[in-house]
Amino acid sequence: MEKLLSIVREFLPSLPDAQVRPLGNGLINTTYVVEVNGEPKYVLQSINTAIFPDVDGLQGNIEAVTSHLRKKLEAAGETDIDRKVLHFLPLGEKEGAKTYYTDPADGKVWRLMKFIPGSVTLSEVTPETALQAGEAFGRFQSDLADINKQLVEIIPGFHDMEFRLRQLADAIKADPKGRAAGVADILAEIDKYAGTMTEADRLRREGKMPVRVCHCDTKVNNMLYDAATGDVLCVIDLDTVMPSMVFSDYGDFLRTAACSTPEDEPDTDKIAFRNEIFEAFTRGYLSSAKSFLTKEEKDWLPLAVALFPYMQAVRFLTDWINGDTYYKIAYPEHNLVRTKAQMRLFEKVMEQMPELKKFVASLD
Ligand code: GN1
Ligand code: MG
Repeated sequence: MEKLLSIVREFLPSLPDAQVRPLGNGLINTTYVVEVNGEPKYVLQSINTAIFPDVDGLQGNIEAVTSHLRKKLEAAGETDIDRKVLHFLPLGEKEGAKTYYTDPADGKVWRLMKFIPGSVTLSEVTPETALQAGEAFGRFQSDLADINKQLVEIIPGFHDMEFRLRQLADAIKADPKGRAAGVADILAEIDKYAGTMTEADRLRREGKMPVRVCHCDTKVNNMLYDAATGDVLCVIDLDTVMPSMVFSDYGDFLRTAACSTPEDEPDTDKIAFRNEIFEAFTRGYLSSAKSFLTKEEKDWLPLAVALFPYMQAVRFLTDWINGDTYYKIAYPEHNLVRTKAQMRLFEKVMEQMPELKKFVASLD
């Protein structure tokens, strides 16, 4: 606690007494809220440098994105800017200083951002909030379409399905815990759909599918809503903002938002795909993204709804076979349970694919 406070003071030397408490449930970084006089004021985060070794590149991307969004909000005459875009603090309260601190004692890397007051994340969305989220993510992509800085591909191949399947094949080959044989049935299922699920990667290589700045982690809890009005405030967790195919943000949101359970539901019979959320989110997304979407991008949206649970299953299963080295786990079989839940969601989406395609095609 004292230690965490001393890190906060690297950013804010004049900060009065404060309390630091754990916040959120990310699978990669560790997050705390800093309270002053009982009021949440800042968010302190330790960056997982095993996953983000290029911290300069990471914070460079984030600063480019937040300042670009800030300028757009200013130009639009927005008055509540500090609640609509993240704000990272420079070291020592000095403008232009680095926005991260490396602790010489243990090499851990930290950053501090302003807490957004009066905001909530949703554990369950309704058609209304899904519509707003769709508009907001479409706007996020269109606002970033004219960013003039070339963003670093902070995790190379992040949403590249061919690459994720190669990582799974490597894990099976190494099989350090002898877990591959026990998941043969899941591997066979994954194999069956590999051709369809890597189609977009082929289109991209052939130059038929554009690459744009995307958020790349549009889980439902990475969107803040105004606690009082219910409106979308701000897109958070900008670590993975990088060039990708647009449907990343569309498909990954529905993976969590249109699923009737959390992503690690152990009872797969409870897992259903919520069609009303899919329809509302799609309407919202297309309303703000149609200005820039190409025909190929729009046509691929329904398959992206299946791609993201499939990709997440492949990633969780790879981590299971590798011996749980990537994602934080809460119990030993967690990655296997997550894999099975994502595969079930994938199957549910595939069952409805003709209807999903029909619905997307019906909107212009
Ligand atoms: C990770 O840590 P968090 O929850 O922001 C992961 C995402 C996955 C997600 C699955 C850098 O995100 O890609 O979709 O877990 N982020 C990284 O819950 O790998
Ligand atoms: Mg994340």
